Amino acid sequence: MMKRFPILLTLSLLLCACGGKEPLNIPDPGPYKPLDPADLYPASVFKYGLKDLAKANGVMIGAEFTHGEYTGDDSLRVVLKRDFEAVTFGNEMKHDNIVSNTGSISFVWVDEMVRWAKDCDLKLFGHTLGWHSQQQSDYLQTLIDGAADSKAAAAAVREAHAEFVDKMVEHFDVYAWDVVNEVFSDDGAGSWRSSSNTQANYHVFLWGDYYEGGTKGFVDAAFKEAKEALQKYGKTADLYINDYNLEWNPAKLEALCKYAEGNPDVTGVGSQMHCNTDLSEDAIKNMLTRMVKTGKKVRISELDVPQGSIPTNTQADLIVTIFKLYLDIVPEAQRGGITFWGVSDKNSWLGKGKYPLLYNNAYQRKDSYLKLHAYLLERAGLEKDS
Ligand code: 9MR
Repeated sequence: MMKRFPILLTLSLLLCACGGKEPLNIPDPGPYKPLDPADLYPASVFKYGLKDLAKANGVMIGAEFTHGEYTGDDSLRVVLKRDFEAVTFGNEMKHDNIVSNTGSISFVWVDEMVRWAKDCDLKLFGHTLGWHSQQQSDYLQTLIDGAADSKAAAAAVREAHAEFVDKMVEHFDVYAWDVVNEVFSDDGAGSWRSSSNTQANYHVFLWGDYYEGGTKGFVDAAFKEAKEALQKYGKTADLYINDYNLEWNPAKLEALCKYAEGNPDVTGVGSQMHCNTDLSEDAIKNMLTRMVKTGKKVRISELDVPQGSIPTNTQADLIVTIFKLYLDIVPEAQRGGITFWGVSDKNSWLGKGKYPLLYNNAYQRKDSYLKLHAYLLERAGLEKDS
């Protein structure tokens, strides 16, 4: 620990000298040993933020953050403004954050975040109009309990969803929506999600139980509602179907892509990519190639990369590989962007000890950041010390 401190201090001083206000947080060495950026390239390379380099390569780079994270820490503002072009709110646009247990709708909290994000020049991604988790199940249950019969209960639930979509689309100006999230099961056969694989816990609600045609009926309706609301309010936005484990689960990947191909209201396919360093290049290639074949926009929506079990695979190398393959395989017109699920390791949803992101606990740039920066700079053909 004592040995590492001067390296961190040197890193902070170097970064400060390269422009941009760097937070003066007490360095948290953790188990991670940063490289000196001078080992990779001249310090003046930092005249470019990651977003400039991503843009120069024809891809939008985004990050997720939550309400708890942005209040009271200026480091996040510095990093977001410098390095990211787009943002996804981790929780605040979800059903149970917008709809109360009596069914009233409030945007007060999230509007404060929208203003803050605009101040950081961030474009907004909408997450999410339809999910099984973090739904206002208390309110939905009162609708069901108050209905005369199961037919009326189903109608009330469907109406509540349509109203939610309408109000969300009216209220937010986003470049794209996750219209549905995680609608396929993990059974390895590409089945639609069903009650049997939904956890019966707080704010979990399987909308599909109330639609003709089950979960597929729900997904069809959600895309129709989103498209109609966009038309009604004279807005445009890409409409995504999004899921996790697509890189590991070929049946789920196939089911999602097939659905997207069959529904003209779907304009994008999203892969969360909560992966780890054991992920193979072939798995990423296969996934992206299949997604591109749909002809829709292709988005990596929730990227984070903790260490897997193979010690020689590094986070930095895998992140660079993911960007390389994305840029090689996805034609520019189909690129929906790459969003990291978080900024600093300190706030990852994976919890402590996973270190899955580009910045350490003190919002300092990690090796993965430096290598990705160097890769994008070189790929864009920009001078290292210009
Ligand atoms: O990042 C979100 C985290 O703060 C919440 O605790 C979690 C609860 O479900 O939801 C998180 O984000 C999820 C995203 O909305 C959908 N894909 C999986 C993400 C991680 O759970």
